[in-house]
Amino acid sequence: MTQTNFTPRVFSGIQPSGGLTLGNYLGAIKRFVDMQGPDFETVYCMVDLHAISVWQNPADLAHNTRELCAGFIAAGIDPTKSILINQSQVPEHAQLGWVFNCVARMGWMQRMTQFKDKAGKNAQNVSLGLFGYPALMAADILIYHATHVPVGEDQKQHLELTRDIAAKFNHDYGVDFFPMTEPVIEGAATRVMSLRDGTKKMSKSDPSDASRINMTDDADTIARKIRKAKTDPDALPSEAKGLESRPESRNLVNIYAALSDQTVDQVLTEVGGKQFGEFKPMLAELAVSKLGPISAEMARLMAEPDEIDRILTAGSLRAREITAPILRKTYDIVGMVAPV
Ligand code: AQP
Repeated sequence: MTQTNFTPRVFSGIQPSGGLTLGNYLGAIKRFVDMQGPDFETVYCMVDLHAISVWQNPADLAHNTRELCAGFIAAGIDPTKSILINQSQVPEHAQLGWVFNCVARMGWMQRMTQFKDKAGKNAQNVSLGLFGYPALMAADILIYHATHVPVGEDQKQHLELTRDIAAKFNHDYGVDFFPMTEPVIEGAATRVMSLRDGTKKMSKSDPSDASRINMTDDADTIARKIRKAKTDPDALPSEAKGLESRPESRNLVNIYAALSDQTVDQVLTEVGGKQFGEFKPMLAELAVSKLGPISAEMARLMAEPDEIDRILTAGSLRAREITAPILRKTYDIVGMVAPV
């Protein structure tokens, strides 16, 4: 089956499990904005059901959901062009999620590296929801028949699972109903790393605030975190190959490239030979100039939470025009009786 059978449609989501990080911005939101336009219908989601797979304080979850919505809009997602929703308000996500729990195989789920990373040695004590997360994620995507999903590198395996679930459903029921969704993993910063450890992903739930740049950090905080970011004593190389065994240095150059919409080689043409004492202030200035207006707009929007709620309500109504018929047809294929 090819994508041509389906309306070109983009879906992606972010968990309101903390404040937004530079990793979420460069790996996901900036790309979401790029894909908004005439080529695709775009649906962007605050995945609150995923967030509670790890305990969330209810007041924090509500705050983080609205702040994430503010972050989407402040970064350039236009609610008149894209559908903006929080996952719990479009119940077809969870309903299709159950069907997919019955399609996905235990062996597939046990191979998911994100579960292994997040559960660590505590695998017997984490929630069943954390284990089942990728099946619900497949439902988030396929309840829209989404053809493209912009994500960071860490989500690649979950996107492969989404395709496996779609293929098994289509095969088991003898239909061509769910598309083979394409992951869109592009740009210079598909995996932004921790500022303290270049081998670890920058993450909103990392206990160390110094490991990440939050979208709500002020200019001084951003500059301080970049100044203290771990690096090595060597000067910057003049081509990308010279960063291969230097994860922290590579990370800072990747961030610079993504923020300035350049390739890594273009950046190194400009900064090759410089020491970090000179490069870090350049990066801090660039980060502040790009993130400052977004965080100011987020603060303005957060002062009007009713307006955010209105946008989410309107989004869920538009979303359900797509999801309700797809769920109805899924139930029909599966054999669920629906008396009229
Ligand atoms: N460091 C990153 N670099 C590039 N992309 C990233 N993304 C997250 N971190 C990076 C992308 O952001 C999107 C939403 O991710 P998420 O918040 O739903 O879940 P996550 O990947 O688990 O992100 P966090 O920050 O690490 O959250 P916590 O700490 O709650 O687990 C995805 O497209 C992801 O690729």
